[in-house]
Amino acid sequence: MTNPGPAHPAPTGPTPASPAPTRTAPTDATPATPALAGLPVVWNEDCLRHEPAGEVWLGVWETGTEVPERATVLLDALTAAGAAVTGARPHGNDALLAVHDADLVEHLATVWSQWEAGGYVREHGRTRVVPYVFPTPGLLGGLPMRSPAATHGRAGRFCYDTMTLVGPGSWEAIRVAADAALTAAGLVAAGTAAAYALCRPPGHHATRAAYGGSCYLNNAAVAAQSLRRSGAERVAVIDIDAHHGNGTQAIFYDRPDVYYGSLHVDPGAGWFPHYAGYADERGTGAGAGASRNLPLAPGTGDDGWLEALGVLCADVRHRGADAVVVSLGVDAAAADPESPLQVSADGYARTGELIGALGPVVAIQEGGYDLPSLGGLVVATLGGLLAGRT
Ligand code: SP5
Ligand code: ZN
Repeated sequence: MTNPGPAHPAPTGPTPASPAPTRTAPTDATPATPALAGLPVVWNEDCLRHEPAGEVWLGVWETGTEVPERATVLLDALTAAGAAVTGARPHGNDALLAVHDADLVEHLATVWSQWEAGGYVREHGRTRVVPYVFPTPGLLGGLPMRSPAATHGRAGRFCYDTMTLVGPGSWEAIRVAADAALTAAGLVAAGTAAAYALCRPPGHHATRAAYGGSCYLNNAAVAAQSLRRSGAERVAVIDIDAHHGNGTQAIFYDRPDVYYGSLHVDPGAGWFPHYAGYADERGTGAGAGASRNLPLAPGTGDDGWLEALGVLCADVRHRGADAVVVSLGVDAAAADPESPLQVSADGYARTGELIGALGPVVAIQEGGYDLPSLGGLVVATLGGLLAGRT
């Protein structure tokens, strides 16, 4: 059977017989001023090089949801909405080391080449780095941490789950995602009212010394700390990803200068990250009161979501913030496969407005996995954010 060709062949050239379209009468609903006109979107295409190729969940290798197509879908939607795409500027490691242990950064930068050189791919068919032994406090029992001789032993030292795989281009993507966050923070530090970093992989589950939850380096924490270094006395992180940002919370848990507030599906109802994100986690030492978690029951929609967001916004107003970092996951959306929350596109637009009204905002992409709706949800949030700024 021959290929019938496309049902609607593309035009091959000008067709002089048909009249020129009338340019003064728009044929679609494109607004005169695009929703995201002037919003800097910071991006580097190396973010596409991270291909985890799945996640090992409950012992079985499954199709993952944190796929490169997330970024291309977002880039297309943001461009169509009139955002100004700008390149991520390279930054030195010092900005990473301000929130991460050097050992973690070194491990992420080198583990893939060690895995390959160790023959795990060629000889054993292990196409990604997947850890199998984790040095939990229960294992160590007070013994000193060691660096295991075997790469497969070392693989669990800096990783706390089996879902967060490392492959050939992972480090390049991880590194430029952090650069994107730093570039967006730099724009806001220089006076831009709002900037968005299209980070992939996401970051808010990465702690000072460990990666997990599809996150490797904590882009939002890197951005928040960079704002502090640029002169912001007080920074507020508002995390609207559907999951608790345990990494960001942990990094700032004992600090009064960086507030962390999060809306997320209740870990106590059985949801990732299971071990953090409970309402009684309020910070420690000098950071007492500077962390706030509002766990939401599965099924929570716009009303419950926006009411909880109001509590976080009141915190930020009360404490004061010279700049806001928003961990912008949209996986609380009704259609998202990774959470049972039911936030609508209108709910995200309102979310953006409320956050935008707090001050200059650096938005960092976190989760959001429903490819058909992902772009519209982020555009709605950022549109609200711009509306709230003015
Ligand atoms: C940044 C972010 O949103 N990370 C979320 C990581 C949470 N992943 C939890 C995965 C739980 C199992 N996934 C279900 C797949 C079913 N096929
Ligand atoms: Zn999430």
